[in-house]
Amino acid sequence: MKQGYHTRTEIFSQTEAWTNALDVVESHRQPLVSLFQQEFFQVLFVGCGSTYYLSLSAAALFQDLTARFSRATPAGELWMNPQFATLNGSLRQKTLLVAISRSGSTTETMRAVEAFKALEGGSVLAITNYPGQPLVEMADLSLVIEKGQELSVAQTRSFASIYVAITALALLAGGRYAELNQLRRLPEVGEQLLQKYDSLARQWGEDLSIDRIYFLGSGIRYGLACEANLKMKEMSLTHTEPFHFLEFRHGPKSMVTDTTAVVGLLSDSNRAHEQRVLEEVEALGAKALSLAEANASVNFASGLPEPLRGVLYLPVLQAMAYFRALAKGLHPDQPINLTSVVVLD
Ligand code: F1P
Repeated sequence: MKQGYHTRTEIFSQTEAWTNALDVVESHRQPLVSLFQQEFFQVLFVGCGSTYYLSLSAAALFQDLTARFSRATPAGELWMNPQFATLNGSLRQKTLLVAISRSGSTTETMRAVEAFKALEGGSVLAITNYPGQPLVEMADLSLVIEKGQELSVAQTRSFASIYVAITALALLAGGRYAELNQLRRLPEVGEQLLQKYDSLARQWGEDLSIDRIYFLGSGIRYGLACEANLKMKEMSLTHTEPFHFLEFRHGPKSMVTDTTAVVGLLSDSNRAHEQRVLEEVEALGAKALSLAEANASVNFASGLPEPLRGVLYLPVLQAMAYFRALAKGLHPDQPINLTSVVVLD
């Protein structure tokens, strides 16, 4: 089997999993509406690695679209330091815990849910790609997106499928039903992106003159920048780091050389500020790649409102990491030192 076969298949077939995600949310609309009608003091998203980064973006999106206090923490932190997420060790007010896990069996995530339930903190919503795993058994309500299952260690279509589900959830919880229907355009737009920018992703991935890559994103895009950073690390063993856009000037900028690439996940609302950072790093000799709805290196041209477009930043960056891994003679299906599920005894 060709090197990286599973990773390539999973990246380039992912829009089927996006559609599955939308179908799963739709089929659970009633119990989800009832859940969101409950008065929660906060919505807490937890996950590990990729799914923690997903939680970061999900919390920003949820707060933006529902005006409910939302935040994210690594599952391991909720397990080891529950005081981070609770007030004086007991959840004074109800919390909705959203536990995100591709496998549904990562030990830290299970322990975090157990710790939360021991505090009688509220309700647990699980979002996963595998049925019948411990997480589904522990949750009050589970969304299982089976088309997001994958054989590769590094998450690609699994991550994107859960991200689409969360975008739909946030719109549902926020009562934004017209925009919820617009999400049905995402798979078609994603398919166009994968076809149109396959060669750009390969070109950037095969540029081995680049020896470090910084991913910049703000708001809902920071968690996505973290995930793109992790993909590039896991698949291609490249030194990468994510930053909020304006933070890059406060020190990390000192690392920019002519062998540096800076990838900007541009927003609409703060485009001018973000673009200036990219212009500054280019003036220092770095190569800059921008992704946005329009006027960028990668243009989504979706016609969708900004909060609906988060998933569109992922496919080209996943493909770039895949091509860089192959160019370095690595095995993206099975990154060294990693397993697809972290199980602690
Ligand atoms: C999460 C995880 C990530 C890691 C890699 C494999 O597992 O272990 O921590 O970055 O992507 O998946 P899960 O709880 O989402 O199954």
